[in-house]
Amino acid sequence: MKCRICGGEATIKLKSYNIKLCEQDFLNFFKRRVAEAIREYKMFTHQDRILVAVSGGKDSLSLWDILAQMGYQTTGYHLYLNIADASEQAFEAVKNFADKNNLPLIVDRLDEIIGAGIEQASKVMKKPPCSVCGMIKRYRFNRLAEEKGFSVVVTGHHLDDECATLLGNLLHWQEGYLARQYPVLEEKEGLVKRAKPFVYVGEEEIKIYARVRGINYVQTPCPYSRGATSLIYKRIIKEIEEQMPSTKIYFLKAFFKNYRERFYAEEEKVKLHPCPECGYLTVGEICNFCLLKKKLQKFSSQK
Ligand code: Q46
Ligand code: ZN
Repeated sequence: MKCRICGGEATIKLKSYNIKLCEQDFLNFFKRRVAEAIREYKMFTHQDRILVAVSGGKDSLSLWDILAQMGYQTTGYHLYLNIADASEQAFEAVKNFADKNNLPLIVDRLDEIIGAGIEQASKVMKKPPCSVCGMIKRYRFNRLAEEKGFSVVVTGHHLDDECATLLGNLLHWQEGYLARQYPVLEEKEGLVKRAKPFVYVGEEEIKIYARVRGINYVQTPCPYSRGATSLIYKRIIKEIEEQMPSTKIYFLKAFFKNYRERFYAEEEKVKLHPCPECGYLTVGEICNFCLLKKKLQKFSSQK
C-alpha cells in the first residue's frame, strides 16, 4: 500500500476520502481539516485564550493535543463528576496529559461546587445526568470566561457527533435546536463564544490521530455516555457512510450552508434575562445552576 502524498509505505486507509496515507501525511491531512474548520468559521486566532473542555476520552484529548501543536494558547477544563472509578480514571488521563505536555489545567470537582455528585444532582432536578452535567459545564464555562479571561470554549464534538445530532433534530423537527446547531456560536450577552474545531473530522480519524500521537485516553470517560440515544443515530450514520462514502460531510455542510438559516425565526423567540441570584442569563425565573443548588439544599435539609 503506497501513500498518496509521498509514495512511501502507507499504513492508514481513509475510506471516506478514498485515500491511503503514511503516518506523517495522515497527521498533515488531519491538521489541514481542523485548520480549515477554524478558518472557515472564524473560530479563534492565536491571540485568543482558549478553554478546552476535556473529559479524558480520545476526542477531547486529541483536540487539546492538536490545538497545542498548532501553537494556540490553550487551558484544559475538566469537570470531576464523582462517579466511583470512572471519574478517577478520567481525571488521571487528563492530568497525565496536561503534565506530560506542560499545559495548564483547571479542574472543577462537583462535590466542591454543588456539594453533591452527578447522580444526586440528576435526581433532584428530575433530569437525565447528561442534561444536568451539560448545564453545569455551560454555566462554569461562562463563569470561567468572565473570571479568567478566556475568549472561547472548544469541545471535541466531531463530524459523527454533529451528523447524529442533526439527524435526531430533523427526525423530531426540533426547530430551535436546528437553528442553534453550528460549528461556532458567537459570544452574546455574557455567554462565551463556543466552537467545535473537529466538525470536519470523523471519529475514526480521531482514533487514528490519538493512536499515532500516542495519547493515553480512557475508553469510556463516563458510564452515562453508553445509554445515549445519539448512539443509535451514530450507528445508522456509520452504516450509511459505509455504503455511500462522503455522505456525512455532505449532509452537514449542506445543512450549515443552505438550510440552517430557515430555522432562525424559531431561535429569536427565546428571550434571556439575568438570574436574580447570580446574574447568569437564563430563560427561567432563576438559572438552572442556582435552581439545582436550591434543590440540593432543600434535599439535604429534609434528610
Ligand atoms: S460527562 Fe456528563 Fe458526558 Fe457523562 S454525564 Fe453525560 S454529559 S456522558 S460528555
Ligand atoms: Zn443563577
